[in-house]
Amino acid sequence: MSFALPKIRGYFLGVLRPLEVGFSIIFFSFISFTQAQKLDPAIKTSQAVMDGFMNKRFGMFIHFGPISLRGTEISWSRNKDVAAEEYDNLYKEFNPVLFNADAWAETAKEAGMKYLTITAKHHDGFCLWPSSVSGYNIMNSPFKRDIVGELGQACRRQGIAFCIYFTVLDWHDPDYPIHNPYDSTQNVQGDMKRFVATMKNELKEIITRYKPYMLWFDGNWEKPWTTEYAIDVYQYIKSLDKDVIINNRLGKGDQNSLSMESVGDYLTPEQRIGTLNMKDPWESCITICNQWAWKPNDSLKSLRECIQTLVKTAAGNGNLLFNVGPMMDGRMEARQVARLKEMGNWLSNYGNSIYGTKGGPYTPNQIYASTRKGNLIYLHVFQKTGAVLELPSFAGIKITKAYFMNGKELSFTQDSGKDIRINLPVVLPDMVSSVIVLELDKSAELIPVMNNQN
Ligand code: H79
Repeated sequence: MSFALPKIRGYFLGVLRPLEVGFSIIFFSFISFTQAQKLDPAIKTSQAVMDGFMNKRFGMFIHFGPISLRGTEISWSRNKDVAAEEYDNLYKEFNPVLFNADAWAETAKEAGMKYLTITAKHHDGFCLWPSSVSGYNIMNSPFKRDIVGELGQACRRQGIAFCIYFTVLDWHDPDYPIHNPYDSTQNVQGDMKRFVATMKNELKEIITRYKPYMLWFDGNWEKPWTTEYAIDVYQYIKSLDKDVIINNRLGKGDQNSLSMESVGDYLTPEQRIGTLNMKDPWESCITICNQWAWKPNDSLKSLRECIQTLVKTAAGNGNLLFNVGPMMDGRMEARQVARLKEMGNWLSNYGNSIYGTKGGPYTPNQIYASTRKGNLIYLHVFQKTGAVLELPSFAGIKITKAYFMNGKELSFTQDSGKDIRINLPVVLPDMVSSVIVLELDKSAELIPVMNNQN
């Protein structure tokens, strides 16, 4: 027996130990894996910061880069309308000498926009700031000026929150495994770990130099990007600035949803008005013409469409990031600037019905949409379908007065829990969206959302 014991011990040491070690490796890697899958809720952008962002309601998106020399779409025309070799050399001629950061920021201000987001780096990889991480940047163009920095300062002078677009893919960087969106074969020479390290260094430059209010990520759908990278980058950004707002495209998955697992603070429906959502913050990005980057003679949206897009966005409880693509000489197109000023004029009359409001209680439809604040409902009427505007009523809350914003009082009836009937004049006072204010005897925010499709 005394002889057998060490043998048994040896058996245990020789066989069970490695098993035990193996189990603990599996166990601990499981723990760190599950931890890595979740973002610490404590570092998420605070509710107060998000409320401040959502109160702004209207921002300017700017897509700009060397591709404005061709007038085709930014990044997506590489390997399509423009050969990659030609596209990648456009920066050598990129010289937007009429770029004036104050003019851009003033245009945003005059449009009634409260924030501005510039494509510091789109999928083509070109950096609009003098990066010491990537040589493919504005300092190696003939222009040699820090477009991002100048614009950031101009926005601060105008009281506009300055935000930065940055994509998580880069078809130009050899470390990134995909170089052509139309052929997603992954290059074995790619090195995502090194690519993400580079990305973090670029983000550090951006955050410490330009102090962006919000970072607008994109490009999350390509295969090399993973949730682990997204969580790592979110944590890294928050370690540099805990208040910077981050859109949901840093994480993988659907741009139109926000789950507990999402990496990012708000939803980003693209080229469509988001659906009414009283719970999750959201921002629609929509172009003033069709293309994101400048295109000669692109079709410009009518004032009516522009205003109604903004109204329906606010009425759905979301923000509108409205995109302009400046021309190769650095100016914004005069007709687009004129349209933006028209929006600003409308907002100078009706801004109280947009900024700082909540969406609902009515679901936006073709005829009307609503926003609310305190004991007021702002009813936006797009078209007249008869002498009387009928709306579903709400229980337990009375309308005490109805009037056109900045205008005449209106007669109405309210059947308890059934219909509201507002008598309209022969002609509505505003061609694009007339605003009727309904004063209530209680807070409008108590009213549940109504499904009033026509
Ligand atoms: O920066 C703008 C777009 O370039 C970017 N997001 C906004 C803010 C964006 N990246 N990807 N997408 C939008 C989705 C791409 C869709 C399309 Fe296509 C690109 C449609 C046509 C070109 C993919 C490639 C589908 C067809 C070809």
